[in-house]
Amino acid sequence: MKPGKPEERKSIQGQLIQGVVHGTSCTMSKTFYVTTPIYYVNDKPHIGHAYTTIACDALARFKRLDGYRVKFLTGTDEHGQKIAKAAKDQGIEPIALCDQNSKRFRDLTGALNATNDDFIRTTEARHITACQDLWRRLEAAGQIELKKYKGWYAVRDEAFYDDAELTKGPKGELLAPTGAPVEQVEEENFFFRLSAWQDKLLAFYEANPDFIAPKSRFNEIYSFVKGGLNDLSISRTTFNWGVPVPGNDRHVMYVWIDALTNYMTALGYPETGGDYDTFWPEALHVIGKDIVRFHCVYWPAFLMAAGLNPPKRIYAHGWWTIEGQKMSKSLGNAVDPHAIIAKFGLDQYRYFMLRDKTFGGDGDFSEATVANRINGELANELGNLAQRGLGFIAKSLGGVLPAPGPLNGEDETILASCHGLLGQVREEIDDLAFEKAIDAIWTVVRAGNVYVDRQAPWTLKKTDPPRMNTVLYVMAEVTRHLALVMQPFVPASAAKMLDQLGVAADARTFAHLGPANALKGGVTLPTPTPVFPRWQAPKA
Ligand code: ME8
Repeated sequence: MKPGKPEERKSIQGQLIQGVVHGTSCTMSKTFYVTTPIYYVNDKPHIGHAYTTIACDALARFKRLDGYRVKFLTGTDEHGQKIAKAAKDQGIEPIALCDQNSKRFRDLTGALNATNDDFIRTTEARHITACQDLWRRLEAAGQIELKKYKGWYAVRDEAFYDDAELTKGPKGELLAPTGAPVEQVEEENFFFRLSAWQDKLLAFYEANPDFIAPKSRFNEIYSFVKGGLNDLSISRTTFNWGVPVPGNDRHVMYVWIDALTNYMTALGYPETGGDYDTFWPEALHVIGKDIVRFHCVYWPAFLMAAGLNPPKRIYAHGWWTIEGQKMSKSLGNAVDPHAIIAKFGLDQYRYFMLRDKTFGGDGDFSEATVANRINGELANELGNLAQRGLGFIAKSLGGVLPAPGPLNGEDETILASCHGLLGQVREEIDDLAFEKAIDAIWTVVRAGNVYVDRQAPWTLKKTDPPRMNTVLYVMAEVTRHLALVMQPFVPASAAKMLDQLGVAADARTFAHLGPANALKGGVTLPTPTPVFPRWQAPKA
């Protein structure tokens, strides 16, 4: 469907906005749309960027395995003063810088084994069309006016600040609350009437208490909006690296109005009737805590003002520091994800990032902790459980998976904990509590190892071979469940475990968990090799 004039569409969708209350579950429609922030191309990616992409990938994979139609978007943010300045500093054209660094972010998605369905660049024609359409809607709705702006701008944050927000640096220089230097800007700009949206935003938050997570961020934004909103300058005239304002190309759009629109561009906006209608109501933006205000205040205000629905949910995760320090260009301590992957392995790295800290909180990255997690958990616990069962089957039974005999209480208990696992993991994943989801899985990993110790199949081999067969079968079935639920986190390693168990490629969704699809005895399994070897520091 081709949309009508902005005013017509506004009246249709404007009605939807009134009293919009998002449901807490997306199981009804079974569609899911997850986005990372689009990353600035002024620099190369580091493990902070990789983190958000890994988390979104785990979510996208989880939902696909759980039967959802998923769209997963990532990409690069290529306009604005910061990019123009970085290009100038390097003596190249902005587009050349964008091409070069956007490719680095795109290559990183490949290196992370991310399953994004699209990779958007804000310099693409489809995106210019979307931004200009949104602008026209805002204009038609009387939400934009031209006035003089005099105030403070931090290029590093691409953000305007009020006098009251500024602090003094060590040399008495004025700084943004983020520590970024500010410069005075005096221009005639287009303004968005943000001040008029205070009450409607507060009402929207109240009606949609799950819109912003975690709760601490919700409270932070609620009080910020309650404290009053100023109109927002949404165009610039002192440089031209941006989307031209329709009908006035002396102005380029403020980079954040351009950037936020990417989430709709990728759904085909301004065309409706296709992906936009299917996926937008289920949109989840996963972001870092640094960009909460843009996503939770400006974005829903722009959309409501344009007669469009806000996304369903925004989750702001915490920050990674490096050995206690903020990652920064000046400290030169940004960690290259490629180097970590080369050193420890991709799935090991993905596991660490999602396991080691609470998603909403901050955490510290160090190679020693990565090594500890690999050895303590992946190698000694999950890998060990898989290898104990499969190795024994290979050695003692010529690789033929035995059929089980009658199950005793302990067999039934461990199998029941496998059958009940998805429900718990799903609940944690819907909360983006990756670490708790992995905790729930680990309860079964640890119970599995205790089960093996207690059943001691190596003793049963001599005393009761039929019982040994049952134990080995149960171990394999436990491993199948663990490998299935671990797929979103460690996809290649989980696939290897499932290959070793002889599980067919089309029998690996969450619908295959449970007894109905249990392994069949009598099948010859491939020769097992350890999936998670211990990590050892290379000899100097
Ligand atoms: O802000 N720890 O792009 P950006 C955890 N273009 N996550 C981190 C991190 C860290 N130390 N450092 C970065 C922008 N991130 C805008 C976004 S969206 C419409 C426009 C992650 O390149 C985190 O997701 O500065 C953060 O929000 C994002 O990278 C910022 O990337």
